[in-house]
Amino acid sequence: GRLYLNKVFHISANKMFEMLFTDSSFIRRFMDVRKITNPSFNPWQMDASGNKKRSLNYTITISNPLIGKFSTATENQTLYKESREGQYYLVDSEVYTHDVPYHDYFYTQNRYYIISNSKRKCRLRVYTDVKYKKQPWGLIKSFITKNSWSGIEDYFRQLEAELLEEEAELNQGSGDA
Ligand code: YK8
Repeated sequence: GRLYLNKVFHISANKMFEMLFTDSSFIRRFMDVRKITNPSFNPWQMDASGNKKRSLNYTITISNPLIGKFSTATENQTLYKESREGQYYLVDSEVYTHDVPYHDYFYTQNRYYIISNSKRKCRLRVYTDVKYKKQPWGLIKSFITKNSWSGIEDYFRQLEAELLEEEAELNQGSGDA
């Protein structure tokens, strides 16, 4: 896996979880900025093992002549039962892009850690892996990997920027930011 984001924010762990993993105004705005459209969110639900799961559907905008303009995507998220409200959250997210070439060969796995640092601070860490369901021809595999890393890097760079903006807004005038 690759580490795409590793940063302390002046935002409580609780608030960070709510912003990223509920149907929040932050994530809706962020999706808007990224041209991720028609999102549908399903609520978190406990499964038999005690983990919580939810899925999201949306359409991503790609605008790469080689790949296409849009693709529908499904994101299956697991909130592990080891998570502790307000303290520590571990979320795995599998992203399937249904309409890109070779979509039946791969998916992306993102692992999010939100770790409370203090009452008002948390660390956000995101690891990403491109996973193969079946082995493509070498040239195709490097094509998939290359396109995935660059798209993912771009996404998390912008997520970090938007989180910094939100942090500034949240802490404005509180005096102890
Ligand atoms: C999530 C990884 C790969 C995919 C894309 C596939 C190209 C295939 C190229 C070949 C378009 C929001 C990405 C970037 C789409 C966006 C995905 C996002 C950013 C085979 C011709 C969507 C996080 C996420 C994870 C994986 C990203 C895809 O929250 O290059």
